[in-house]
Amino acid sequence: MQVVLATHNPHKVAEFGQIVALTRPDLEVIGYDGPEPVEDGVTFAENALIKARAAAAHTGLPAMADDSGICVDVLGGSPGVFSAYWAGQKKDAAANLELLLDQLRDIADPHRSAHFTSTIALFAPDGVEHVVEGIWPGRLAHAPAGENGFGYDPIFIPDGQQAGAERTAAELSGEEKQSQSHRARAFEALVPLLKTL
Ligand code: ITT
Repeated sequence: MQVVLATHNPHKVAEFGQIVALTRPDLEVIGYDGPEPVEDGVTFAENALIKARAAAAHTGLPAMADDSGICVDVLGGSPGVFSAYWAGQKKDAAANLELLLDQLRDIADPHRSAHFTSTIALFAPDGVEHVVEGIWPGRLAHAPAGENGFGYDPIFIPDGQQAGAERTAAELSGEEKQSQSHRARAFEALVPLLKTL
């Protein structure tokens, strides 16, 4: 079965490739280079649906889209849906990450708890829409570490690691991240729904 992946983010394309290969190697995921819709939703679900609908309309194929971001507890869930543009109009991952660390510098929060959210929308050609979500809990580091992944990975320490040997998401291998990330968890929830196409 063919499904269009409605994203212009090459990191998401690579991650989905690895996740799908692990769980649904029979699925043919096709890239999308059509027009990028305006993401003016106020929730991850709204934005994921906007992207999936646009790609389905453009290609006539089933389409899935991921809208994702990092949510910091002490900031009331921000940056959230604004993660890609946290430091301004330009998508600048380094500036976003620095701004977030700056904002936490003067806040007394020993836990620094945060989570990544991935919301995936699936738009089937018959108009049926599904939305699933995956969460990756963790906390924020005080300084970036690691070269892998993208976005906020260098400052995100996933939960569940051995004390004293904790790594940021950017210090995990691709296989390690793709076996536990928010995106992998959302995709896991999507797999049974793909059978309905
Ligand atoms: P598309 O809309 O084309 O899919 P995008 O990068 O603009 O690409 P989003 O609007 O969903 O996607 O923004 C997601 C942002 O959240 C992304 O730019 C990162 O800053 C952050 N983010 C999401 N998932 C992440 C991950 O796995 N690791 C690190 N940062 C992540």
